[in-house]
Amino acid sequence: MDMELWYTEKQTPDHGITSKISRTLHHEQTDFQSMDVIETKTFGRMLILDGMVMTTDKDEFVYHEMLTHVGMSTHPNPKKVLVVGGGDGGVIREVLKHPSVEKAVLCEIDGRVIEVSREYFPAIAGALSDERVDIQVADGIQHIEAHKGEYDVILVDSTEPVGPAVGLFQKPFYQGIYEALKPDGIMVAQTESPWFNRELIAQVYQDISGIFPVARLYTASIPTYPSGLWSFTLGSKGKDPLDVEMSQLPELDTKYFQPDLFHALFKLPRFVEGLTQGE
Ligand code: AAT
Repeated sequence: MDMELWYTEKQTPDHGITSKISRTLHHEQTDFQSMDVIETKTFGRMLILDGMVMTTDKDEFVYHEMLTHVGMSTHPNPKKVLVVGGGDGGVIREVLKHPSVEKAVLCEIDGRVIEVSREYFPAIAGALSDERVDIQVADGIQHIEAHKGEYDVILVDSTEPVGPAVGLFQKPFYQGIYEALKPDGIMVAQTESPWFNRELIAQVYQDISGIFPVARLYTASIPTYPSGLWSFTLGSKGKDPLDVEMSQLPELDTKYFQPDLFHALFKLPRFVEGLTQGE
């Protein structure tokens, strides 16, 4: 009889996602977190940190495109971009699709995430070898403090708010990002599930709208993340994404993001819109 192996992420104390696996490719405890790479029947390879799915071969494009292209398309001329976290390289790959980009800095706290992604996720991590990429293995909070007024766009691709990522969801970090951005700079952060992280989303939205003149919330469908519906929060010192002319958006090689979707993104379902209105 064939052994059946299943992986379950307990996304909340009472609910999870489960997937049949064909094999385990890697397991280690890094200085920061436990890291596993497993091969699943449905979503291909999965990168798991501290028991939580970070990325999978099949649906990674949604998260990486949607964290990247909304802010990058709103900025008129993004040349210097910072990615905080994101050691798998997926956001960097998307950033480099914008021809204006001259330098993309990756600030990932755990160098082992970068090395293991290079080995097991070449289609995601391959862009890390591009000559425009500068890899810094460091805490994003310290990097932000040390680089004032340098960046056009800052993208926060962080783990859930536990361990080293706790500070990445707090107001002083967003204030630091504001200061690390140039005068027309834009930030976007991944901000978890509108089903399971409502207080966090409302708090982050309030913090970002208290710091940046423009704040916008949008969502995307990511089947392997908790609840399948994911949120992103944008803060802009300059342009409002609502004022972006669709016809001016650059033609990008993407699978989820597209110009017609851009404006629809900011029309939120009521239970998500409420999170931006202090409800
Ligand atoms: N694109 C991959 C998706 C991720 S990975 C998030 C990364 O953030 C991890 O590699 C982690 O090591 C890094 N990280 C955590 N804290 C810090 C910090 N303080 N500074 C820099 N990097 C950090 C995230 C997916 C989230 C959603 C999963 N459900």
